[in-house]
Amino acid sequence: MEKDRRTIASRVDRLQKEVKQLGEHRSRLRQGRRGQRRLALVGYTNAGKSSLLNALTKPVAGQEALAENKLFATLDPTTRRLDQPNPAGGPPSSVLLTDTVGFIRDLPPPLVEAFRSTLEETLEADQLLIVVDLSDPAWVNQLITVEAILDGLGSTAPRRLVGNQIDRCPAEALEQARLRDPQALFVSATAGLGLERLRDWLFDPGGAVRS
Ligand SMILES: Nc1nc2c(ncn2[C@@H]2O[C@H](COP(=O)(O)OP(=O)(O)OP(=O)(O)O)[C@@H](O)[C@H]2O)c(=O)[nH]1
Ligand SMILES: [Mg+2]
Repeated sequence: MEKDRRTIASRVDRLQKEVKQLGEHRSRLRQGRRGQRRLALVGYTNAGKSSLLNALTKPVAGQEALAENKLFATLDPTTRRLDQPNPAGGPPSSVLLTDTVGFIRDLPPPLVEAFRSTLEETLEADQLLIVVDLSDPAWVNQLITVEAILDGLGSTAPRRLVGNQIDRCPAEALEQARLRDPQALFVSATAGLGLERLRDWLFDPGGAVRS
């Protein structure tokens, strides 16, 4: 038993070192991205965050963020740059969009700790897009869970509700979402609905796009 105990302790030790190194690596990556507007897609697992990132950034074949009908499909955050051509012919304006790990209700504290370096991306974003699956009858509770976890992490970045999966949601869900965030944006990542408007908003969150 003593031998087992020592083996486990050294494994935990090694994993903790790896998590720490990953955190440092990400922190260096973030340093390199300073000065660019950063947005993070956050939300309950299976809401469609990865699908939305893929739909917005049209990835090179083979480099799609993993989107699956499976809990925790995404374990590692992916960041992509999104460019908008400059009509005046100058350099394009760009924003950085990060796909994050999905949240779940009653996430055990040790798991929150394990995901912390992943969630740091969320904490450093200039703006959060909270993606909800409006076709899931539990979406309101999922949204409440997500908001509570963000609050628990001390996140202060402005939040905007993005109602996804409108291709298969009941009409009342749209109304309900609008009540929760009058500026909510509505999309379907897989059917390609509302993406233009979302894109415009990403580049000009305070500007012309209004609900
Ligand atoms: N019908 C429909 N299905 C969608 C839409 N967006 C995503 N899906 C599906 O929902 C499932 C989950 O999508 P993901 O993009 O993996 O969800 P996620 O939020 O990244 O999930 P995690 O990585 O687990 O947090 C996949 O089967 C998608 O094809 C949509 O707008 N309409
Ligand atoms: Mg995902």
